[in-house]
Amino acid sequence: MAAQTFLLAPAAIFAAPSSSARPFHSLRLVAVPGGAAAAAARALVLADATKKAVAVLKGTSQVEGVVTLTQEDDGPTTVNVRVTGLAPGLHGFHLHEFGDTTNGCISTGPHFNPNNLTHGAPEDEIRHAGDLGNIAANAEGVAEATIVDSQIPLSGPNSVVGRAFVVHELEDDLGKGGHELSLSTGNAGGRLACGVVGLTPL
Ligand SMILES: *[C@@H]1O[C@H](CO)[C@@H](O)[C@H](O)[C@H]1NC(C)=O
Ligand SMILES: [Cu+2]
Ligand SMILES: [Zn+2]
Repeated sequence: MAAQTFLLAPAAIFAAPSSSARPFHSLRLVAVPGGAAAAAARALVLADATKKAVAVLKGTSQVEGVVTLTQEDDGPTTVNVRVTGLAPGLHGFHLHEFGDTTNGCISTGPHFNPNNLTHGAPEDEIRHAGDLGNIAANAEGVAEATIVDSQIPLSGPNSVVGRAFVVHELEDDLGKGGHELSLSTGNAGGRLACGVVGLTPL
């Protein structure tokens, strides 16, 4: 059976008087309107009001980091990044397609690209969804950034939960470097560290 059916007892849900007493923490119930025929079997969609996820970045070098993602409703996702152990300067930073690290960061595949576009800058219309540009490491090799982006939701068909962040050796040329790899990877070089995005408590 491909489809799952959730049977909810409406009385149990709507009887809860305050948000602190809600039986489903952080969940909001949205009634999906339907015709008269649908009313009897009205569909209830459980929508997370706030979603939070985290990725712990590791690799074969001393580079490591933590990335947290939060999304309110269907709004943009806020990404907080802290990576240490980098060479000072810019480093490409992307969401790659797969949350698979069986062969290290290589098995995370290409940039997450649900719309089959070419590589670009985060602000470009033509970009991979996973194109988050560069993060900048200071003289101590620490890169800290807050990125707000609308193409990396934490739910729905383009959810990035289960995919992976990768921090690269080199600067991402944002598709404009004229190198043969510019329009696929931004010519950002090797993969220094990566981590799979997983849901975390709020
Ligand atoms: C993706 O785009 C490329 C070139 O723009 C095209 O050759 C390919 O057929 C497209 N793939 C899909 C699945 O649409
Ligand atoms: Cu990458
Ligand atoms: Zn890309």
